[in-house]
Amino acid sequence: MKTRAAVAWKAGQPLEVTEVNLDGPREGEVLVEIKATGICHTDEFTLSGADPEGLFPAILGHEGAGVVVDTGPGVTSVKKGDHVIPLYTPECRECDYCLNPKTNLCQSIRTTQGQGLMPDGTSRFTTLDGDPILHYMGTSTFSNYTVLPEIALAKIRPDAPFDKVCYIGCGVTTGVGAVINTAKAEPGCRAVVFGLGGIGLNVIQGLRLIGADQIVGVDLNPAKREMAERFGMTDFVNPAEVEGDLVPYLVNLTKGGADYTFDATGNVQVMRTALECAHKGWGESIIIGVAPSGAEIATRPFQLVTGRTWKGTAFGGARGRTDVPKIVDWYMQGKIEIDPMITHTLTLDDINTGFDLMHAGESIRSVVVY
Ligand code: NAD
Ligand code: AHE
Ligand code: ZN
Repeated sequence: MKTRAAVAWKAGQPLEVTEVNLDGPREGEVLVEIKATGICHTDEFTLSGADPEGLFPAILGHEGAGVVVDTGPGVTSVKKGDHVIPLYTPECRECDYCLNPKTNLCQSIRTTQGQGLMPDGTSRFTTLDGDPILHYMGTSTFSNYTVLPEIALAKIRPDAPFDKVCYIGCGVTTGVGAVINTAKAEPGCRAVVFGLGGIGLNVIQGLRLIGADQIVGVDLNPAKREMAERFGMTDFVNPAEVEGDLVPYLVNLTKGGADYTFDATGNVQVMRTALECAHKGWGESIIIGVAPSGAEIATRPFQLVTGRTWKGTAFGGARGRTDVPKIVDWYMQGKIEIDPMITHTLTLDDINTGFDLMHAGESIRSVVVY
């Protein structure tokens, strides 16, 4: 079939919205009509050329929601008409990783996914001239129709609005999950969140959900303050307005250091600050941000010797087929909020505006509705 998609031809160039060919689903695969997709900073990161795994030409996008249109042979867990959220972290429930309760990082298709290919080593997308176009994160939600492995689809309730719950495909789950699954933060804790964008705000609402006592938000952009307060931030810090070193300032503000700190910036200097303002003896710092190719983190080992822990999280430690439907339920029950964070709704033709808004710091989430 033919489908309209936003193609990333080269790093650093705007996407081109055009028709492409899409082959039907093969064994274990599913054709999905994407109804809506968010634009995450990670899409921008890959498009910029900073991603060591970035390959071109490709169809980016990993924060979608849609409807099953067709299934390939052997597919049993979803059927035509089911509402689904694509999963860039699949859940096969069979690999060593899925069988180990310590991780959510299913590895059953990770190699081909990183190469922009389906598990059989081929792409379903081609140009109208027949040249291959790569998949991205196994999801390629910047295409109106896309093909995914069955294990990369979470079946969700049919009454959930696509233009809101698409955000659960990455940002919401990553932020809330970092608090609940990775930090396992307790009621009454003190926390510092660096970066009050589409991920950091969800960390903040995760902290509010579990009953944190103090939620400090740190961002260079003062315009992010209002929304963060709406989601539960108790103190705002703009590093540009702090005289001297940020670490002692934050340690003082949190009465000795935070129980949990989260980086949602992708900046390795910020990651160091986040570790070092965690409480001596027990503070944990969780890296969420994705850093550019070649960037490295550093600290004095003494920071760890004296009881701080450095951790990371992908997709908030969530097992997608199991956890994503529950997070959709939380949204539908009003337990978590999404709507105010979706600051812009765009058509596919205007998808590059979503990247411009992100660069200008004017959006939290832009969502493309097909
Ligand atoms: P975003 O652009 O919406 O937000 C980033 C925020 O960080 C902005 O508000 C910006 O002003 C702030 N910021 C930038 N530099 C800063 C600094 N030095 N100090 C303080 N604040 C600073 O991006 P997002 O969509 O929220 O994504 C945040 C990061 O999380 C990105 O690196 C993204 O790639 C990553 N991410 C990781 C996962 C995962 O599974 N680990 C999932 C989604 C996104
Ligand atoms: N490919 C990059 C890293 C990109 C990355 O860390 N991706 C996160 C999800 S970000 C979603 O917005 C992730 O899930 N990582 C685990 C994985 O297996 O990719 C690089 O640096 O090579
Ligand atoms: Zn993302």
